[in-house]
Amino acid sequence: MEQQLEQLKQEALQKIETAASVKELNDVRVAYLGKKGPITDLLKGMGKLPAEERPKMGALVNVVRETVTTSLEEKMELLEQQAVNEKLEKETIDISLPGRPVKLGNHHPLTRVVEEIEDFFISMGYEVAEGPEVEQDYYNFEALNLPKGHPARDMQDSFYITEDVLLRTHTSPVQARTMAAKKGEPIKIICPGKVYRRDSDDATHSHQFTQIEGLVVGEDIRMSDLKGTLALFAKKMFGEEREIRLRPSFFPFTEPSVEMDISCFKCGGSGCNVCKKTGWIEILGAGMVHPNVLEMAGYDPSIFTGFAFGMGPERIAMLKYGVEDIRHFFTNDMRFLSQFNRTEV
Ligand code: FA5
Repeated sequence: MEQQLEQLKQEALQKIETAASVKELNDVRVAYLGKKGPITDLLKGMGKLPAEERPKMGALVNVVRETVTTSLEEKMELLEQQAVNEKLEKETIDISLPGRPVKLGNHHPLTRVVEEIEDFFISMGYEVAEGPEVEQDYYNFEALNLPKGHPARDMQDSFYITEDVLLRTHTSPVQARTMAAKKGEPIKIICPGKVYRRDSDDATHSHQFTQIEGLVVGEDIRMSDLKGTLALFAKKMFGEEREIRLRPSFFPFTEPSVEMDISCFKCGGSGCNVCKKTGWIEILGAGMVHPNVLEMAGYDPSIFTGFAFGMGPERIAMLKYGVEDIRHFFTNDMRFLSQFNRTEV
């Protein structure tokens, strides 16, 4: 029996030695130490031995079982370590590989122009005000001296939602709202935002576009303040040498009303394709706030005066960057948009 035990031990150690995987090793464990394995069988058969031999044989079987168990555990540790090493080897990350380039976005050219205009007016002490795009007829027209049925409403073809609610046709309703909210206090604001008109889309018109409104209300605000502000603005946006001229115009909410032109930044005034050979380019509408508008908003026109202006940043961006079709701003063609990278402005 001693011999049989020694042979079993040698066999088991041999198989442990040659086991090449965790699975193979487990098979060896089950084969030798499992419930139906030979070592268990031997232990079970101890009862048949003469009583004086049992302690000696029991001790021997236990030594063999412990030797095999220890050897199994050691080999298991080794195989597991090998498996981890192999996995690490396979999954090595080559940190020297260059990364995939990330496409960097730019600000939309229109956003840049709007921000540039905002920065100028903020530097002059203006605050930025906002108002709703879905607007009441009252603020879009009536509070701006355009009662229902006024023929000048036709100047801005509108998208009506109900009889009294529409998509705002200009940013001027923010003037009316701000004046109503400030209740007689001085005002100095600009209002950028989207506006909507039933205009047919073409190279210079869009049914949705951006406007920036300006409004200054206080005591002793004059036309010369408007002119000085706009002259500075023109120089900031289009270059120090720019001249401006004011032409008489008509807006129901300003009196007098003007259109502002700047001297052509391409030809300097001699005439070219940008200024259509006139030497001047139309930039915005403006005027002194109509006394009716002040009064409707609760300002006493005998004390308060004000000026207002409104411009279309798309048209300004077109001039500034030589864009010949306004629709380029809305079609999101990357070939167009990627031309405006950060360093260009
Ligand atoms: C107005 O909307 C007045 N509210 C501006 C104003 C404010 C005048 C305060 C006096 C005092 P007008 O309709 O001209 O004005 O539009 C202003 C600017 O919006 C135009 O100069 C033009 O640059 C731009 N614009 C007008 N219609 C379109 C359009 N369909 N597509 C793109 N830009 C447009």
